[in-house]
Amino acid sequence: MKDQLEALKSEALASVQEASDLKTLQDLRVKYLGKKGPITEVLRGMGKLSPEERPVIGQLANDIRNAIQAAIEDKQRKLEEEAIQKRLASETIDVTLPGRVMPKANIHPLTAIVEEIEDLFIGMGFSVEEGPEVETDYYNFEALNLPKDHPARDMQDSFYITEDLLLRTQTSPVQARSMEKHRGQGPVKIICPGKVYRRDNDDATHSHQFMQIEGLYVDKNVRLSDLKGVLTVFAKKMFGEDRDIRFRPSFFPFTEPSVEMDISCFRCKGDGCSLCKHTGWIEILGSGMVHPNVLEMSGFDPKVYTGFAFGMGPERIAMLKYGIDDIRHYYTNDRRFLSQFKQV
Ligand code: 2U9
Repeated sequence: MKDQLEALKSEALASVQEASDLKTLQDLRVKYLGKKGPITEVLRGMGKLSPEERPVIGQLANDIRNAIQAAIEDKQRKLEEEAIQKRLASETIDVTLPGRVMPKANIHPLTAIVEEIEDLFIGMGFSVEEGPEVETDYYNFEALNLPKDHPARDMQDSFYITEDLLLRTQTSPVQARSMEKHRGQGPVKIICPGKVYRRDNDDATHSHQFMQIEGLYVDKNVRLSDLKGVLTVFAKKMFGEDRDIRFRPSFFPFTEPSVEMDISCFRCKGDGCSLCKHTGWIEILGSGMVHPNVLEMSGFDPKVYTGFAFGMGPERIAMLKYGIDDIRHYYTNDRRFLSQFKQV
């Protein structure tokens, strides 16, 4: 019996030693120390032993059970520790590795130019106003002296939503709405930047959606000389103090008289080159004195109030300023284009 128990001990301790995972260890615990295990069996059969043998075998069986129990617990601790070490090794984060460089965004060149233009006019006392991109026929055309049969109202040129609603073709309805809000009392001194829409086939110089910045100054005694002064300051700040400026007669339904403003070509300094189409001049904006009909329709008495208005395309301004050759670059989100305008 003694030899049998010693052999059992060696076998159990060897198996525990070899166990390589917790599941095997649990199976060994059941096998050797469980209710149906060999040691329990020996202890149960103690009654059959002689009184001299009983305490000796009983003591031995208990010692062996404690030894196996201790070996299993020891092994369990080792396996658990190993598992933790393995997990730590696999989940180690190397905090000394350099981080991934996230591409940094920059302000879109069109937004930058619009903000630059806004700042120049804010510096001359204008405030910035915005309005809806879906407009009524009245504010987009009628209030701006564009009667029903005017060619600029042609369905070809506008995106109509219903017979009366369309995507605005200019930002002028913002000025018309603003004048209405002033209820015939000046001054109104605003610039209105925003998106406008026209039915057009996109190419290097045309886009069905583009931006406009229009301005309006209505008050008593506003004269053409005020228009010339404000727009000259703007052009010189925008394109350089050494630019020459000229105003040419033009026509717009909402202004009378109307003038377009040119600056001397900044590439050839007026000698003539491909940029200025060999004229020495580059057209920058359209402007004029607000038509009396427009003042009247928006609630201002044209005998008391006068005003000037102007409009420009920021895409074109930035194209000229930065030498951008295709308007579609603004809208196609090519980062090679956009990242050239990083602000520092
Ligand atoms: C009101 C009265 C008058 C706005 C004006 C222009 C001349 C003009 C174009 C330039 C290029 C628009 O971006 S563009 O296509 N604009 O030439 N705009 S005067 O006149 C107004 C506006 C509102 C109530």
